[in-house]
Order: sequence, then structure tokens, then C-alpha cells
Amino acid sequence: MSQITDEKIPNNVNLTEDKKLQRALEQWQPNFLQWWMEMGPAGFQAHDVYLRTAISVEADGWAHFDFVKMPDYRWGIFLAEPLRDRKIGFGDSMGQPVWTDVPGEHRNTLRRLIVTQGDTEPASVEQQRLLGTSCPSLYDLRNLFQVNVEEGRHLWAMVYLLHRYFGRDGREEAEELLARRSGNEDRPRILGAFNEPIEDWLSFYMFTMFTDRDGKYQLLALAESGFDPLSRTTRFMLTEEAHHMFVGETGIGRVVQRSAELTRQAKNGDPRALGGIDIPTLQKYLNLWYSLSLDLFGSEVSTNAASFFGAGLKGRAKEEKYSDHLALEGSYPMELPDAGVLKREEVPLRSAMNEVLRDGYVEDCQRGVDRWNKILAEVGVPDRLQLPSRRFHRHQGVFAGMAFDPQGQLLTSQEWERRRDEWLPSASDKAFVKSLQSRPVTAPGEMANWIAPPPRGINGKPLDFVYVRAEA
Ligand code: BYC
Repeated sequence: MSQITDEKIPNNVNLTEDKKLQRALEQWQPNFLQWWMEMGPAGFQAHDVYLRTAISVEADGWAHFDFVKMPDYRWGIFLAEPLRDRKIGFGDSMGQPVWTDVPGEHRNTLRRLIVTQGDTEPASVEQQRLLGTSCPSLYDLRNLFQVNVEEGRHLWAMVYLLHRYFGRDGREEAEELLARRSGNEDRPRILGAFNEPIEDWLSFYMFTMFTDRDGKYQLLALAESGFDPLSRTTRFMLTEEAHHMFVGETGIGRVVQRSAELTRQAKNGDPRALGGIDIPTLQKYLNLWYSLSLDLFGSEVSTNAASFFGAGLKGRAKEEKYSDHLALEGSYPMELPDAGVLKREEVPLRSAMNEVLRDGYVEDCQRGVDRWNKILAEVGVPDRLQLPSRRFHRHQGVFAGMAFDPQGQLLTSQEWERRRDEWLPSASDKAFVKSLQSRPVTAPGEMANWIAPPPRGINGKPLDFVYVRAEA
């Protein structure tokens, strides 16, 4: 019997009618499940987890909560409803009807964009696979697994596009998405941040705050695409992305709260003495994940970005808020390195599209940091968190390979080496954070000492609800 039914794969893409797509997905699905068992959350595949499953695109299609074993999760394929008479909203084909199929001249570029997006989804599951064994509470454990299954669903979303629109190369790319491995030297994931280890919960919250937020901005830019199936699928993905950022922002907020309380309680002002994380260490983790996530926008000056925009494949976040959708005139002023110093230059707008997208991202991150600083102020500690300069610790773009301090001042490489541990987590910081998380906290309602409880439980359930339970 077919494994691919509307019951098993909730969808609004007419899956049961599309035999070709069904056959392609039937080949892929067992490999996906094998990948999930090998690379998905370790030690919890047989547990019952209180998960939310999307069963339709309507607002109430979201409200479906139940206990599910993760391998039985119903990874659905959903596209946001089509917008009537939608026209390409930017670039050289502006005003023409959107494409419902792949235009031949854009085939390779579109496939590359979809593969790059798709590759991040399984990568993040791989990065997070061991975290269950050190969770701070059942509430957090459940949130981790919710994020993981939704990343699995996002992979399905991109694989759907590859199978449905890209024929044999699409099927091959879909297999490759299951073959690359985060952090593997021979077959790494495509983008830098997705090869970095996430070995503790502080990194997990930073990742869901900062790296998932890159996801938000990339998805917003792809939601503008003239290739309508990509636009529709990313529009739906954005609804899930919001929950991931909630997990990150509130997770850090709770750590900040507890760190501030313990800072006040500690006789020497060092919360480490009381089993908490000190604010300077939080700042270092922030510096690391924010800078890795800034890299995900690509170079400040990018001919790729210019051609994605010109071709109508990838726009700006909320393109409708701009008045000029051609971006052929005008420029973007930037401080660019030139023979070892920074010089102000005017970059043609299309080539600056990565930076334009990054601007929105930076503002959005700043709002989160402001909320954390409000918590610090309320508890009454003087420390404040801040976003480092965009130039700090970059591996992509015009500042890659140069050394800057968090204020953006140019350093010599010797000075950078000497001071690096002041700004990024040192081996001993990492060992300390891990030492706080040496055992899972799984008694109902219990919370690890280094993090404050959330204000409320999930879907109206109390905080001491058993969100994850071993098989009866
Ligand atoms: N690491 O002109 P450039 C998410 C490559 S996260 C390694 O600088 P371009 C999620 C680039 O590919 C969102 N390589 O940049 C979050 C290019 O290579 P090729 C993921 C990098 O092309 C959490 C070369 O450098 N979605 O959803 O304008 C959990 C020069 O390119 C990196 C997308 O990224 C890097 N950081 O833009 C789960 C959307 N940055 O082509 C999920 C799709 C750049 O010369 N991707 N390179 O071999 C894109 O739109 C673009 O590819 C990028 C780069 C924004 C990534």
C-alpha cells in the first residue's frame, strides 16, 4: 500500500491525484525516515511528545496538539493559498504574471536557492540531536522537539518543490539533502553556521534567536519570489519560524532573568558561584551566534544578490513597502575595506541587496536585545547586553579574514588572537556552561537552576504537565 496518502502526509497540493509526485516521494520517504532515526533527536524516538501538527493552512489547522512519537509525526506539505492574479513585484520582469512553473532560464539558480534553503533544515536537526540528554525541563525538551519536527517539515517543503518542479536533478538534490552532514569534513552542510556544533542549551537558544531569525528574513525574501510555488511554500513556513524565534528569545530571556537574580544574590556578584551563567558569558555566546548568523546573508556586495533580484527570484523582505521595485538607480553607502582601511563607497543598490536584508535583521535582533536589557534593569543589575558590530568575527563578505573588536575597530591579527577569549566563548566558558547541564531535568514542573521558568505552559497546559513521556 502506498505510504504517501493524505492521511499520512497532510497536504494541500493534491498529492493523491499526482501519481508522479507520489512515486518520487515514496522513494524519498524511507530515506528521510532512516536519516531521522540516525540523525534526529537521540534517545527520544520512542517517547510520546506533546506536539503541534499542521493539518491544514487555515488558522485553526494549527491548533492540533497531541502526543506523538516523533518518527510518526505527520510531516505535511502546505502552500499558502495562491493570491489571485499575483504579479512579479520587482526586478526586470516586474508586473508580469508570476510563474507557476520554473522558467528555463532560471532553472539552475532557483534550484540552487531551494537546495541552499533546504539544506539548512536537516542540518539544524543534526546540530541539535544530542541536546535532549541535558534538557533544563520537560517544557524545554518538548519545545526542542517541536522545533526539530518542524525543521523536518521544512525539509519536506523544499523536497516537494524539488520533486514536483525539477525532475531528475531535483530528485538527486533531494537525496543529497539527506547525505550531507553538519560538521562533516567530507560532506559538510552548505552554509557556515550549519556546520557549527550546538552542544549546550545556551547555544540552542542563541541559535533559535539569531540563526532562525536569518531564516525568517531569507524566507521573507523568497516569499516575494516570482516563482509562485516557492513564494507560497515559504509564506507558510514563516508561520512555523515564528515559534522557533519565540523559543530562542524567551529562552535567552529566562536565562537573563535567572542570571540577573543570581548576580544579585551572589556575595561576590558572580552568579557562577551559585550555579548560574554570568552575563559576560551570555554576551560571548551572543557575539558568536549573532556573527555566525550575519554571515548567512552573504556578502555585502554581491553580484549573485543583484542577479537574484533582477531575475525576480528573491526580493527584499516586504517588498511592497519600497517605492522603487527596479532598484536600477540609487546606491547604498557602505564602509568597505580598501588596502587595510575602511573607505566609504556607494554600492549600486541591486548589488547591496544582501545588506538591505541584513539591515532589517539587525533591527529585529536589536528589539530582542532591548527586551533582555529591560529584564536586567527590572531585576536591578547594571550589566547590559549588546549586539557587536557587523564587522566582528565575520567569515563571509567583505570583512572576512580581517580582525575587528566588538565595537568594529580594526585589530591586528596578533591582537585578535590575544583578546579573542574576551569576546567569544573560551574552552573554559564552554566547559562551565556544559557543567551546569550535565544531567537532564525531567521531573514534572522542575527547572534547571540556571534558567527561570516560563510564565506559562504550552497550549493552556500547566507548567508541571508531562510534555514528554517514556513509552508506557
Ligand atoms: N556560508 O554573493 P555571496 C534557515 C556562498 S536559515 C557558506 O556572498 P549570495 C534556518 C554563496 O552561497 C536561511 N557559504 O552570497 C535557520 C556563494 O556560493 P556560490 C537559509 C556562503 O549568493 C535555522 C558564495 O558564498 N536560507 O532557514 O548573495 C534553522 C558567494 O555568495 C555563505 C537561505 O540562505 C555562508 N554563510 O547569498 C533552520 C536562502 N554565505 O553560489 C533553518 C537561500 C554565502 O558562489 N540562499 N555563501 O557557490 C540564498 O539566498 C543565498 O545563497 C545566500 C548567499 C543568502 C546564502
